[in-house]
Amino acid sequence: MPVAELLQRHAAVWRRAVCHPFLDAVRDGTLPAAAFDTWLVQDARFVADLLRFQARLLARAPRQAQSVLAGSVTALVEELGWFEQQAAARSLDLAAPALPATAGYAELLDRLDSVDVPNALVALWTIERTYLDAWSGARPGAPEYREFVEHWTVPVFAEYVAGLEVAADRAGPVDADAVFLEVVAAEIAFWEMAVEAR
Ligand code: MP5
Repeated sequence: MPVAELLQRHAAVWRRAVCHPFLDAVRDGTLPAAAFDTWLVQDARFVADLLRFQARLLARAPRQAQSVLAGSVTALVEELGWFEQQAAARSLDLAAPALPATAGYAELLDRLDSVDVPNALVALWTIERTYLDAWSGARPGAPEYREFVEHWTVPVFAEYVAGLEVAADRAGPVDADAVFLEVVAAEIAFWEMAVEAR
């Protein structure tokens, strides 16, 4: 089964991950800056956790997936620099403690180390596809948030997500529904955290 079919099979829950009120508020400018800043600091922590997961996945990846994963490990290192710049510009403390949704997502990423590689690739594709679709839905974004909307909707990001889909499909995952649903639930919890921080 091509991994893209998971989006149709679980359409209702998928929609909750990519059409969240947080994103509506980013689009229409009603999101308070403090809630956005809380989310930004937590997302920086998530990206640091994701980098560790991705580096470990690269170490056990099949030959065909090495190139896309190696490229994205480098991109994540650069992304952490981008978060540091954003945090400095907004006077945010990136060392703030992880909120429960962030800590829960970090635990999920750790658990994914013991999932077989094809399913771990599905998990990574789901993580990134969620962001691409979610931020695409928030386009163009209120002026104060536009830079962030653009960050996760640039063509090179869409190409990366497409590359992950090819890698996941070629790995031939079996029974990927569980891992897909776990990631989608973690993504929904992450948006909820941001809205609750209002
Ligand atoms: C991503 C992210 C996308 N930054 N945060 C969450 C909660 N999910 C997915 O990851 P990347 O590597 O920043 O594109």
